[in-house]
Amino acid sequence: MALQAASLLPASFSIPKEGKIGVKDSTLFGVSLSESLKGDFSSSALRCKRELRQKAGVVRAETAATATPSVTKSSPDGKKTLRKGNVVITGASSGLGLATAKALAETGKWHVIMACRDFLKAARAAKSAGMAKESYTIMHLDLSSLDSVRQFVDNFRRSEMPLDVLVNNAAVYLPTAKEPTFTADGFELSVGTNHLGHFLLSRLLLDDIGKSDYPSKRLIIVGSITGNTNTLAGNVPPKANLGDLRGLAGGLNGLNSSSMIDGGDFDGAKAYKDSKVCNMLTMQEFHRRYHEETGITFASLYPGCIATTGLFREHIPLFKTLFPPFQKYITKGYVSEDEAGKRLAQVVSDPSLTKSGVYWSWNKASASFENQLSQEASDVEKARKVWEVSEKLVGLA
Ligand code: NDP
Ligand code: PMR
Repeated sequence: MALQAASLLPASFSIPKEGKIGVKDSTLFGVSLSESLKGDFSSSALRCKRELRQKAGVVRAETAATATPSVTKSSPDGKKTLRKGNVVITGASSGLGLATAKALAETGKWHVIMACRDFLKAARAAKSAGMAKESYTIMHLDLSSLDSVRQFVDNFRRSEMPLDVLVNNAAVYLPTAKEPTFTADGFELSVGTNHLGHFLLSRLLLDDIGKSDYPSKRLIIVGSITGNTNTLAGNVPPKANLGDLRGLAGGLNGLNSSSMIDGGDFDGAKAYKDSKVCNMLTMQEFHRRYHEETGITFASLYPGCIATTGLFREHIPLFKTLFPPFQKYITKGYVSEDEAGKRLAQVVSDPSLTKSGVYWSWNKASASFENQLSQEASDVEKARKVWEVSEKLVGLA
């Protein structure tokens, strides 16, 4: 089959979807402290490895394209050395994703595929983070378009790099949006990007990870404390709640169904928290369905409150000023981007974090521990339903 040169190029640069942004909250953090405490709480320019063994004009069968080279190679003195691991990180152009990419690249043991919607931003970010050129590849991925997700998977396979770890990290948070905005496929933007885009990506790349002969292969989905209502942070309104999934089942299009998973009125902050619940449920459903069969470690995590990242870009200026000191000095939940990146890098590569189905958190001494998810975020039946509805929405069932 002839290959069109254009099909190897990343999809065109995305235009960020603009919502009608307005200021919704007049109180400092959108909620009074007393209200929040009422809840129940316990606890490189395009170097897409095209140059790598790509034979001009030929597309190989997928199986051949993803065949894994030997995991070890012999050095001239006869010693066997482990090849570099390959890790795809979505949203590696800023914040946690960039810090994780940097931490892994610096070890010299990982090649990072930065899967980003804004190619130039990613290239500049990698450069200013001081990442060595040979330690990363940038590939275009816009999670708010299912076509782009499929295109990314095709491009990745054509690169013929084995895939050892996938990190689903990218997210959008639209706390001040008064009206919903939508993905290319018509899903509310936060759940469409954070959950459905990653759901399709993970399902498509599962086989590729399964073929890896790397000592530990992993699929990671970044979760958050704010989706877990068994915590103080998770009790700050609006609380996550997927309800009976009627909005999700209706396609989240805001036309013949609600744009919210539970069928309620649009609320950007809740949509984000709901998307994080979907992320954590999806990780567990992957574990139940595929861990034994594939040997892949499925994990989620809360890296700490990284109050300085771009996640809060749509929030009101006062929030952006006060949120970091509030988290540093009052809740003491603050963590720097560097530290959070090291935590996620641990989940990618630490030999002691191979247990599957775990939601990782870190204590004050920055030691990892297996954390408890909220009732909803660990509901087996809901996880199954989210999986089944999601696979229909992304065209897998
Ligand atoms: P950032 O905004 O810094 O990073 C988010 C990344 O996602 C950016 O690289 C952004 O790209 C990318 N992204 C957004 N939309 C898309 C899209 N449609 N396609 C591809 N990439 C996209 O935020 P954080 O680093 O804070 O967030 C990273 C993860 O950490 C998220 O999953 C978030 O939920 C989680 N998290 C964050 C916490 C925090 O306190 N900050 C706490 C708990 C969890 P671009 O650069 O082009 O905008
Ligand atoms: Mg929250 C231990 C207390 C704690 C922690 C760890 C967080 C993390 N937050 C805590 C408490 C509180 N927060 C309290 C008491 C309030 C009311 C004053 C509060 C408010 C608040 C707001 C308005 N917090 C927020 C917001 C946001 O807009 C952030 C959000 O929900 O983003 C979805 C946020 C966060 N608090 C956190 C963390 C980690 C976030 C943001 C990131 C995320 O979950 O991805």
